[in-house]
Amino acid sequence: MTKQTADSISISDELRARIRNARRVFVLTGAGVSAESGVPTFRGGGASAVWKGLPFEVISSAEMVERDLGAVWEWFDYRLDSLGHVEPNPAHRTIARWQDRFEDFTLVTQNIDGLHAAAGSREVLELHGNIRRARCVKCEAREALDKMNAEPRPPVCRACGGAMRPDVVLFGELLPADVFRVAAERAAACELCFVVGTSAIVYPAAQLPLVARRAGAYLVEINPEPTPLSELCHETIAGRAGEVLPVLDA
Ligand code: BV8
Ligand code: ZN
Repeated sequence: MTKQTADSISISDELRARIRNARRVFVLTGAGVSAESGVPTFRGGGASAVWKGLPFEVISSAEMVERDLGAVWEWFDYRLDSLGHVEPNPAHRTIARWQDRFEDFTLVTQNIDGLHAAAGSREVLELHGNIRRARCVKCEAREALDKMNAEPRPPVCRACGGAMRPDVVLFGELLPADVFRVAAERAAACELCFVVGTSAIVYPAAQLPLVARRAGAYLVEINPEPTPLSELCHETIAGRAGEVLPVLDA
């Protein structure tokens, strides 16, 4: 295990060699990869951790969709508004470059902000959905939200007239089965796994690095803080994603 200090990001020779020779690379990201774009993280405290007195695990829960879909829309419209001006940062851009640098590359994100795609990442496996899409509670039809900004909340499904909800996986809801299955298969097949900017406490997403490690992958965590995953990693690089990833890519 090599510990790096935040200001002197030096990469171990072992990791440099593994990056040089890697073919199958897997990256899992969390809110920390968007922090340098100005998007608040969930557990770093700050504005997003509580909404009108409700902890975000409550307002972002399946039960809330049943109880008060209007409040869920208020919460997600607020978060979408706060995303209005944000841009991908060097972390997103480095990860987007890696899809062409490595022969077999998989990006899985827990983020719903769409910044990986905005940076040029293709085939992003979005475990928790995407805040820029709505989904009909009745027929599951999906619609880009930018076409419904002015519509009253909850928006009405054009296909069946049902109410629409954010196309985001809330607490207590199942992840999209096909997306999670592919993510788990790729984690089990990779030889180098980076876990970037996640507190690694939300399941089942947090299981994926364990699947990679168990399958023999070299596990690297990039996070200014230690997490429950840290002691299972071969290397932890204590630094910000927007600074560390470009150094790794050099
Ligand atoms: C399910 C969308 C099953 C909504 C999200 C008790 C024990 C164990 C599990 C559970 C439990 N009780 C409930 C559960 C299950 C629950 C869960 O895991 N809860 C946790 C909190 C304990 N999981 C679920 O409910 C999942 N579904 O289990 O269904 C089921 C079974 C049967 C029937 C029905 C269902 C669904 C989980 C998905 C929930 N939706 N998001 C929304 O966004 O509002 S999760 C939410 O947390 C976000 O998606 C976020 O991505 C995710 C994880 O957070 P992180 O991304 O890690 O962000 P965080 O702020 O926590 O950390 C940021 C990190 O970045 C920090 O470590 C920080 O140090 C670092 N950082 C900061 N700056 C930088 C940086 N790193 C790098 N560079 C920087 N500059
Ligand atoms: Zn519908």
